[in-house]
Amino acid sequence: MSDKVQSAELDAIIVGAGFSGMYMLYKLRNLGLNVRVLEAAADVGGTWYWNRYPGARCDVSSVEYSYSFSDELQQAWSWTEVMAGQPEILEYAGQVADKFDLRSDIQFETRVIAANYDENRWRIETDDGETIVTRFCIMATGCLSVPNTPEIEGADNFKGAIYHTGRWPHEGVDFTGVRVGIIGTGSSGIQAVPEIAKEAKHLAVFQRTPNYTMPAHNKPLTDEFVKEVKANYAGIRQQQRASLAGMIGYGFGFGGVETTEPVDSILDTSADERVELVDKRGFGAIHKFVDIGLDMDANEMACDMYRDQVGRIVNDPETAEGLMPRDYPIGCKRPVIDTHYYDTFNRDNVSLVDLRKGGIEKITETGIQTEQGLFEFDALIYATGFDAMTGALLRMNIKGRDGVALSDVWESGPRTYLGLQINGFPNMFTITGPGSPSVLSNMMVSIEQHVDWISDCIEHMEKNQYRTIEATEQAVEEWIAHVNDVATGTMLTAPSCNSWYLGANIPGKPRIFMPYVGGVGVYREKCDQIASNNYEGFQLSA
Ligand code: NA7
Repeated sequence: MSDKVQSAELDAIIVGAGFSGMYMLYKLRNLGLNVRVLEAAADVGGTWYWNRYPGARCDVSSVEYSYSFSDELQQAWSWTEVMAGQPEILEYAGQVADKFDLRSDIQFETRVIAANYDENRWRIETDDGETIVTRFCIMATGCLSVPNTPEIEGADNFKGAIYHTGRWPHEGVDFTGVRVGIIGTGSSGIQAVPEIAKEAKHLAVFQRTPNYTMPAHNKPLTDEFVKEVKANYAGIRQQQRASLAGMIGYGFGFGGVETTEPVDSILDTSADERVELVDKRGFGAIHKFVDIGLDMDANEMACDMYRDQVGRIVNDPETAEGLMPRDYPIGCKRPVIDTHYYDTFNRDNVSLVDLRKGGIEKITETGIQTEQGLFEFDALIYATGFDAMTGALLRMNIKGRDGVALSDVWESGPRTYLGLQINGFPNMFTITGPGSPSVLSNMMVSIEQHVDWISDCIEHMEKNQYRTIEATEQAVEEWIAHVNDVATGTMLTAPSCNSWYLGANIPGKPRIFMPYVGGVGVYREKCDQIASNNYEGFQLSA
């Protein structure tokens, strides 16, 4: 495309063609708007397009991690496992795009490099030199879309192959006979380790902080179960929308896996009772207790039970000790779900490098130099996570009214009203933005709720001939205070917790709890109430 091509004015630009961008496109098209999606990847799928590392799997039950907006779609598609793997989810995204002919309005391999608001319009600049003028700009840029590669001295010197779990090669990687080093034991590392260990000659796992992870108990679904789900979808969806986290665990109990509603207080149990419970139920034992999320003494007891079970699985006592999380509460980071993670450390070709005993000093031509010595390998994998929730938005060079940069407004942390809008940035919406339940929930439910809300809002503006909508500063101020209030005192904001919810994984990022912990059902009611109060907290202008 030639330099600085200026397109005709559109009604809306959507940035991103993951599940939020795809559904937003569907809705705005139905409103009769002239809309285009800009997407950096070569196809739809968002996070599931990029995260193709071995073992990548969703931690929400497949029958719930799917669109509900089209009954025809949910009746036509059949999930094959309790928790879907990445290839199946990406195939689902592709089929949705086919079914609703979405690709015809998506411009692939196009990255937004700037967005400027001027005279009631957004001017969107892309990396191929195009400037698109649009009335609405909707950021469907995902919460986990900017991979974090830590700056480690000598990183460029490594002579072998380098991968990041969040940018995995599409053709896959064969690790047969290869010595592999992997940095990071978050969800990505924990899912990838057991799979890579099956192929690699040797796998060294560089762990800075051991994680709490629970067995997935994943298994194939039967035709009978899928039929039952389809017959009950209306009720399942209703329950999801009203729930705390956008999910009810439908399918987790499928095939006899015991699921327990937490009811008891761990503080009322004796040490012997707790050991007996671990004997019987392994990691699942702690699900019984209702008080570990709020009471830090209760939480520490649960951590003890957890460590007990790690010690029972991992044969080598030093490795077991290295894998035991200490010094931060269980549940303060996003729960990880794994398949044979701890068993993998009983293999002869897998070793744990516990960086608490001596950290990484530098990367050399042949491996990683730590304070404990040099570890050599042929391939290096970064499983080091993402600049979560704000990363994609802050990298886009967004300037609102009077040329004010988003990076300045968010210098001390994200400031939104409902995670949907930002004061000073009229007609820009963020789907599952910071300040909304987003990553604390089943993303599909939160995505659909935001997309429906935005679409209804735009329809309301069209009908009433409003040109712009903008969150007021007071509404932003009050919402942030509320987001902080509900998170305070929970394990999520414990001073010992260094989660990406708090931005603590990125050096220099302000430590602010970003998602809204009040619950998906409660949040939905608030959003609906605000809309029916003539968009209270928003300024609508003709
Ligand atoms: P996470 O959960 O952010 O995990 C990243 C891991 O990388 C974590 O173990 C980090 O250790 C580790 N890390 C990051 N930087 C370094 C350096 N410099 N040295 C050593 N280790 C490092 O990302 P994931 O991709 O696993 O998962 C993200 C989400 O995707 C997940 O929650 C699911 O929702 C899906 P740390 O704990 O910071 O000490």
